[in-house]
Amino acid sequence: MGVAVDLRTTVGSVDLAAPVMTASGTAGHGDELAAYVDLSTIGAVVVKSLGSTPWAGNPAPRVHPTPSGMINSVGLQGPGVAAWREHELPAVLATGATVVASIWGRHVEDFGAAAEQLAGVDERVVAVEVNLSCPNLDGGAHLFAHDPDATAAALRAASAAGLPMWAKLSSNTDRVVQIAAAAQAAGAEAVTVANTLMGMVIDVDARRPLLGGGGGGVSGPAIHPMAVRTVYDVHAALPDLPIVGVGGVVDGRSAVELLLAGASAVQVGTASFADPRSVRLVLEGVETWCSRAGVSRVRDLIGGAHG
Ligand code: RRO
Repeated sequence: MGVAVDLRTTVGSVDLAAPVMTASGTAGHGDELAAYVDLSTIGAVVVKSLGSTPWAGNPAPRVHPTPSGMINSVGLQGPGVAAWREHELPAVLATGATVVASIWGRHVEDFGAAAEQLAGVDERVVAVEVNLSCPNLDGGAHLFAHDPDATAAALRAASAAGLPMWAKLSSNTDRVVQIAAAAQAAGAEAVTVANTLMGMVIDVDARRPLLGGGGGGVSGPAIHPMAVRTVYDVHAALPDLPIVGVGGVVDGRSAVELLLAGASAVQVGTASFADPRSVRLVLEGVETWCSRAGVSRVRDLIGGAHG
């Protein structure tokens, strides 16, 4: 018998019932996972990034398996914030979920326009994750999170939502600490570390990039050590900045790794494509690991790998 485990955690000003949530883009815009996971028991449902207008996304194929993971170039398909609030949000709220909205933009003012449409949203939408790191927007040409000034400008625009902001960063840069600091200075309460890593698969028979969008974002266990390293480095440099860790979480141990590296909570993404119960299974795995290890409060793990 192990100890009882208090799973609650906080990310900045946001209290969460549990340290495991969905990763944006991997659980749809609404209640798609509700048949497999009691969404009221997880930390939050983070919806796929929404723009200020509907967006069709990239040509197929959009996803492809890779060694220990997958690559995607979905290209930000979505209904836009206003339609999401009207048609998708009610269903996810009806599940009892805590919701984190995610917004994207091609230009700074697009972040402002999307954020304005979030203002006054239901109080169960507890934060906005500002996606500064989509690798599939014009082939990566608009990767705000590769530049501290662009990161800060987008976040200042996104503050129009009036919600706690989590800045979703990229580990495709050697400046991630500098960019995390810029995000914090611009008003982000937390950083989500990190998005997919830029990659490409070539169809050797066609002698062309396989995905319709050309390159894409690599995710899954293949990138887990990079996520751990990036979270570790950001926490070491900025110990007061809350981090949401994401990248290749598949079970309790891989989630605990990110917590020990410095994350206050983790997100599960690619694993849900293989098994839609994954978010629940990871949460149960964290609880079991803590119980056996004699950890009675999951938040005591945060940053525990730092000397
Ligand atoms: O939609 C996408 O292609 C996408 C996004 Br917005 C993102 O942030 N990360 C990713 O791997 N794909």
